[in-house]
Amino acid sequence: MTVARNAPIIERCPANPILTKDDIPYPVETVHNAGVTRYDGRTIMLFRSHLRNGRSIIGIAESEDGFKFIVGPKPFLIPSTEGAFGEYEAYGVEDPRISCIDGEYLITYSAYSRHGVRIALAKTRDFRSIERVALITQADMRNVVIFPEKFNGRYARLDRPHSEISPWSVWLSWSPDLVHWGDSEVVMKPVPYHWDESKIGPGATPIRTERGWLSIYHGVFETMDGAVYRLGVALHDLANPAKILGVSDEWVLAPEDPWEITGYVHNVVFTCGAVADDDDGVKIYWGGADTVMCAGTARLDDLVDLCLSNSRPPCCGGNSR
Ligand code: BMA
Repeated sequence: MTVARNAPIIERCPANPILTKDDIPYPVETVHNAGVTRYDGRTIMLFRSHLRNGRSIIGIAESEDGFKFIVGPKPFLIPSTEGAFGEYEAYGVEDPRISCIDGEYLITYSAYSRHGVRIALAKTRDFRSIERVALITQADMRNVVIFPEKFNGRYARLDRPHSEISPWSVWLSWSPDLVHWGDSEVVMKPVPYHWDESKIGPGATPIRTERGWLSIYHGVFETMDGAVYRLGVALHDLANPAKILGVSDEWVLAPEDPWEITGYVHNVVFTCGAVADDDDGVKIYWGGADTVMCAGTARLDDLVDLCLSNSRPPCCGGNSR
């Protein structure tokens, strides 16, 4: 389907913001950057909230229709106080992503501590109990998203290491067991003087389409008024997700609504989750201004077309891919 010029490719839900701190039955200041998945015929959302000490925890909500959510009475994941997780989660847990493989839900989240930020992996089968598996990166990693399928017996994930030398880029790593990761390579870099020039990072768990894995990512542009976070789309090869088939030159979502422009951090739309319907539709969830949760809908075909019809180079500079 061709999208009419100026028609938004992502249609915002009229009920936005769909979740705010007023919906949470315990004291929090924000509700944002939620991982989202389908479980037992319902949509499950694991959302991040700032406490009034500035540190974050993760709550849970569920929905019949994917738009109206009922929030669980207690947080789902708070910083551990024991062992290695206690050491590395002391400053908070943030930005969960959920991938389902063989009925097991894998949750990656940022673990903050005096040692920096790294990624932890937990898993659940029922969203009632949760088991921490391992800390799966060293410091200076955020936005790790595991592909919801194995490739020749190996797991794959999108990475986002920090670096002073190069603008922060998307990498891909492999693992035989979810705990040990390697064979890393950079797959996508920011483009200079482009909407995502300052840094990019993996966003929602990639969605399988007939033409490739659709990845909705975030890109950042620095302005005189601070950074602007927007969303873009990239298409990864189905058999080898380290190969990028196309990256839309244009962003697909930018801060526009008042609750995306103003809040805890101004001018931010940031996604950690999107869920495909049975009929080519996709529900996309994003945090607005690090304060509220919003949702929108799009056609997967339109997003894939955008990646392939007007693609910018995945990597700039050294790697010519
Ligand atoms: C990033 C992360 C996100 C946040 C975004 C905008 O660096 O910290 O959790 O949504 O900044 O503030």
